Amino acid sequence: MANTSDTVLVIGACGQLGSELTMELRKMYGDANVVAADISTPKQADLRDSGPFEKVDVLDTNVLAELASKYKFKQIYHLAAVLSATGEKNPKFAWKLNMDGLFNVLDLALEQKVERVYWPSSIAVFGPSTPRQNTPQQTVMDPNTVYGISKQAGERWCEYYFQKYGLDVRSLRYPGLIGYKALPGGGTTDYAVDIYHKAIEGENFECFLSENTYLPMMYMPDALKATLDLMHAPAESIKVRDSYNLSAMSFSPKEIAASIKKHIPEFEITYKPDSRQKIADSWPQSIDDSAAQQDWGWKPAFDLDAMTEDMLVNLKKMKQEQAV
Ligand code: AKB
Repeated sequence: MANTSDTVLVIGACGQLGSELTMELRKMYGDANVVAADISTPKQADLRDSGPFEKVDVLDTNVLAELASKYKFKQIYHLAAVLSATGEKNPKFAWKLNMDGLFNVLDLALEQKVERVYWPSSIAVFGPSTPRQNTPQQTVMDPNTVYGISKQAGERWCEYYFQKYGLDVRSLRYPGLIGYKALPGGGTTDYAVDIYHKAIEGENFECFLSENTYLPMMYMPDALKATLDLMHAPAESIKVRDSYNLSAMSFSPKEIAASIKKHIPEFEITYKPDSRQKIADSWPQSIDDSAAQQDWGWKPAFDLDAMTEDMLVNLKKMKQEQAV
C-alpha cells in the first residue's frame, strides 16, 4: 500500500525509466512530494513543470545529504547507471558510477532512516554459462560486461544491507525496456526502441544485432506496474532480497520487424551486427519469473503485437503534435 504523504526521491529521473516512473509516482504521491533528481536537466516538459527538480550527481555525497535533510525522504528510487554497451567503452567509470552511486544511496538511506529503497538490476547479471532458456531465479551467474558485473555485485550488496542493517531495499532484474516517451541510452536492447522510431518516420532500419537474436523484453507500462507493485507490496511478502527475475516477452529483431510490418507493410530491416552482438549472445533468451508471480502477484499485460500497436499509435500521435 502507498502511504501517499511520503516524500519520494527519484535519482536518474531524466532517463528512459526515470522520466515515466517519476510521473507515475507524482500521480500517486502528489506532484510536490516526488523530487526528480538527475545530473542533466529534464527535456520533457511534463517532468520539468509538474514538480520539484534537483540537479544531482549521485557521486556527490554532500549534495545527497543536503537534499535528504531538505526533503526528509521516505523512499528513494535510485535509477542512475551506465548501461551495458556504454559501460564497455569506459569500464572503470561505469564501475565507479554504478557501485559508488549505489553505496552512496544505501548509506544515505541508513543515515537518514529512509524507509524503502528501489534499485534496478538487469538480465545482464547472467552470462555465457547461465541456462539461456527460462533462466531460473537462482542459477549460475557469470556476467562478462562491466554493467553486468556491477549489477551482480549490487544485488549482493542490497541483500547484505537488508540482512545486516534491516534496510528495506527492493530490486527487479529488468529485461530490455521499450517505451515511446523517452529514448534509452547505451544499452544492448536499445534497438527495440529505435526500430519503432525509424518505422514511424517511414525509414528502414539497420539492426546492430543479427536477425535471430532472442532477448527478454518488456513494454514500459508493465515495467512501471512491476516496479510500483513491488515497492507497495508488504515487506513480509518480499522473499527475494537480491533481485527478482522479471519477464514479459522474448523476441528477435526479425520478429519485431514482422510485427511492425503488420501495420507498415513497406517497412524493411537489414542486419549489421556490431560489438553489442557478443553482449546479447551472453544473455538469457527467456526468463523464469515464477518467484515474482508467487510473492507479489506479478503478471504482465503486453505481448509483442499489443506493444507494437500501442507504440505505433502513440509515436504517430507524438509526431503529429510536434508538427503542430
Ligand atoms: C541494456 O541493454 O544494457 C539494458 C539492460 C538489459 O539492462 N537495457
